[in-house]
Amino acid sequence: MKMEREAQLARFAANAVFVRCERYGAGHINSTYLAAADNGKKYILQRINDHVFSDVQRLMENITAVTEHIRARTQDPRSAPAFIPTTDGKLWFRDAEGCWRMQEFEENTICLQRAETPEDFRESAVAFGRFQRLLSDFPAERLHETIPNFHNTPDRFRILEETVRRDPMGRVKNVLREIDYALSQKDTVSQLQKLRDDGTLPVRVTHNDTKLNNVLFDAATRKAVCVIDLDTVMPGLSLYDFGDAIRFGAVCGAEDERDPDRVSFSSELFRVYTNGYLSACGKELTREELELLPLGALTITMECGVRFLTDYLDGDHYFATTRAEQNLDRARTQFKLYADMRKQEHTMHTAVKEELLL
Ligand code: ADP
Ligand code: GN1
Ligand code: MG
Repeated sequence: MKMEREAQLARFAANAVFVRCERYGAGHINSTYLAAADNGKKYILQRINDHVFSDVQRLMENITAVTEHIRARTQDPRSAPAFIPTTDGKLWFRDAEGCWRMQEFEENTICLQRAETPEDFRESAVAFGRFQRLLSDFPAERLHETIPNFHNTPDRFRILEETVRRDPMGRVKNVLREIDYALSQKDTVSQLQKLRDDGTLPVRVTHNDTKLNNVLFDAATRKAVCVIDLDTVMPGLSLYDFGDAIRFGAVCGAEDERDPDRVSFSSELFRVYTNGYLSACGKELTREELELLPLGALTITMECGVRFLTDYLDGDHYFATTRAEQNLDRARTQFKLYADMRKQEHTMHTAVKEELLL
């Protein structure tokens, strides 16, 4: 029987005879395969979504620069997965089916879709905090902005409003309440972009997808080994990275839960993450950044809800869906979480202050 993706595997200089290749992971954007060679070595083969990432060469240049910096700082080969060049010495290649790259599978690691214990969540915070610290001396302006305005919240609102006006699927009438709610929060969550524009907040190297499933844990010790999925590494605000991890992890309930009332924000988990994050990079952050951590969580949660809602209105072209109204459910869970966070803003601020004193 022909193995999946045989033609693509053959294009990489892995010096391996592949015996197995199957779909792997659970991302919304790229397609990931796990390939195994006859000597037991494993590799990750990925088709990069070039609708989302229109300039794959620049994306790979960003990842290479950042991984090399991390490896040089840590002297640890496990600190960032190595990419396998193509047989003609390139970082990736394109064929009729898309754009492909290969990296070494980080052995003896596990990847969790959700934290099984608060300690797992804390470890993910240590990983992202360390990532931030190790890259604090990397000149962020050297990175390409591979998705322009990726976390520009006012611009995400502009696109929502434009999609509402166009209403290409005739779905606006189903979600008037959600649209009103999002728009009522626009000023609150546009503040960080303003503080970036006026120079109050530093532009840093940011990961931009700080979900727990983008951290690999050591299978034996369960300590964080490295951060993966560097596709969205770009210049940005640390607060968005912090906030995205909270949005995804300091919650009960799934991102696409159908009943938003079953989703809630956990201020206890917020504190757990803050503790791990500040232990790894607290000293690198400015006073303004530290004060605004709770607003980071609020901002990215609303922004993500706005993106899901926009994609629902636009006909579900961006985020992969497996059922009707999944993007609408995702938008509603984000708005519910946001509302919970607003109620617990004071608790979040107290947690940051107390963690800073420890
Ligand atoms: P996506 O953009 O689809 O989230 P990721 O780069 O996060 O893609 O990869 C998807 C999954 O593949 C990860 O969640 C992880 O389980 C696994 N994975 C990716 N890279 C590696 C690696 N170098 N070693 C081990 N597992 C990996
Ligand atoms: C996408 O690829 P994945 O599933 O990790 C998205 C993130 C969203 C996330 C929501 C490039 O991430 O920005 O926060 O879905 N990535 C891109 O689950 O748009
Ligand atoms: Mg991922």
